[in-house]
Amino acid sequence: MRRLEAFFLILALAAAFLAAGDTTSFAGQPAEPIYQEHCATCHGVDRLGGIGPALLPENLKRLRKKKAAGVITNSSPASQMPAFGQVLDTAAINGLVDYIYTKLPRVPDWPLEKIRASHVIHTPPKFLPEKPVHNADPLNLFTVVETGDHHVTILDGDTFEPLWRFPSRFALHGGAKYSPDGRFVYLASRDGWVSKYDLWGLVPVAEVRVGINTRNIAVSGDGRYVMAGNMLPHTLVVLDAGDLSPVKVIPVVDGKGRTSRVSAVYTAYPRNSFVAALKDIPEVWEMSYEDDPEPVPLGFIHNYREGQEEGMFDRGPFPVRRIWLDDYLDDFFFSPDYDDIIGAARNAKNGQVVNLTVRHKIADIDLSGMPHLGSGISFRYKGRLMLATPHLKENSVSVIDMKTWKTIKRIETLGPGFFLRSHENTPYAWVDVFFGKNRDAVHVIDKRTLEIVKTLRPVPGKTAAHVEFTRDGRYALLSIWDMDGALVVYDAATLEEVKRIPMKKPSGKYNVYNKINLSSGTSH
Ligand code: DHE
Repeated sequence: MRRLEAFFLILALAAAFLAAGDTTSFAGQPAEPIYQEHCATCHGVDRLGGIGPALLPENLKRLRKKKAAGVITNSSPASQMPAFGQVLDTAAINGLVDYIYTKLPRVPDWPLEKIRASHVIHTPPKFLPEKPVHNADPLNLFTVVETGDHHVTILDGDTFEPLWRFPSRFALHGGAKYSPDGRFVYLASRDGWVSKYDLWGLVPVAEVRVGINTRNIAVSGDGRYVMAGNMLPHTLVVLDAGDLSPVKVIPVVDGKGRTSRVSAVYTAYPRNSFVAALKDIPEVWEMSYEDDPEPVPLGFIHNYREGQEEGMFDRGPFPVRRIWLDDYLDDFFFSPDYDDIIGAARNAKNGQVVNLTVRHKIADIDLSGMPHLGSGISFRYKGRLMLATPHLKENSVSVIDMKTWKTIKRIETLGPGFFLRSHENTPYAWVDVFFGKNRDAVHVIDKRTLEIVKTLRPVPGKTAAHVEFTRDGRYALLSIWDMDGALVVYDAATLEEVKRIPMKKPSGKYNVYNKINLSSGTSH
């Protein structure tokens, strides 16, 4: 019904443009009324999104203004929007671009009622099948996000044949998360939509909009909850993992009333908790998802919520246990026992190791050049546990001893990398060269020697990035990050290409088994 409505809206808009005929001169006119006339129907009167994405600087950060003007003028293959170049002149289009890249005067609200109002059940539980409707190994499926035309492909990890391809919400970002049994996959869009799909029935289950700009989501180890971390508004939102109905909105605010965006939220499985790092408050939060959580003393929180006094307890659900830091923490990585988190400090000179049990920083690490720790992996080298991470601003992969927290080696690469991946059953780790003139290259590193043993260039000139392995680690799947792109399947032992599957700018791909078994070679 929603899609049908959307289709008719777009038809109506397109008809209105054709009827409008020649472009009028808009020179000197304010952009706001032009926005309200031409854009508000799909993108919302308040720019918070509707059937089209939210148009706020926070949501548009990755789209250059020039490209945005091009999309308004000519439309784009990935969007259903008409080409406005037929009805608006350059002055109007430039004005619109400036307008949508202007911050709203205040952080918009997205309270529980709005979240509730956005909730959609696509397939009630009684219509979900009792066994898979396909013959593929349900634990060797891949969820592949195709950002080129905003679709998702569910791929059979044995035959490398697509089982199901469906349209997703606009601009999915971050890793797909699975229910502990691997049956359901949860995806988040930058615009705040969280969607759940059934990998047995190959149907959508439910959707809900948790915020205006979402960072990422985590699924609890017991499979009962999903937590979403938002950039806008400054909240963490807990959902029932069954039907995605909202359970609780937690304002992200410190003792002095300062609010913060969420850097990332992940599940600390053995601790039965969600852990969140914050961008604007130097604190890490741990929130238990147990039924009768231990009450957390509010401690130093200076009476910031009405009716709460110093010395009282947060009794939950999801009580917030705070760890105070001396610097802000960005995206982070867990030690395999989930006792420590390793994150990049805002000063961009080093990383911080924070112990969740003693609740303070226990070490600084030599990690400059914006390490992309969310993409870190761990493995054993000469009997010792190592953490390895690429850097977004340096041409290297850092390998760090997780006992001494000393850097063992910086492996020189042909450019800054985004994603590093491996698997327990392979001696190799794969890292892309995401930025610069060598962005078509991917290095294969031998974990036994910490040397690059091969550099692959699957399609010269096109970005090659993000590897994920099949459940047995025999094959590595790599993305050609292009509208005319592909997934390239490699034999992980011989490093020879086995197959190419055409796709529209495939970004991340996530193997069910490796994720639910918390493989040390991938993100969780
Ligand atoms: Fe990501 C994961 C943050 C830009 C593609 N990215 C993540 C996660 C975080 C993060 C916190 C972990 C979420 C999770 O898995 O639960 N990303 C950021 C940023 O702060 C940054 C640098 C700036 C921003 O615009 O937000 C950023 N990311 C990008 C991109 O430009 C990428 C390349 C393209 C895109 O789709 O936006 C991109 N990020 C990804 C992907 C993952 C991801 C594919 C999942 C990796 C995985 O294997 O788990």
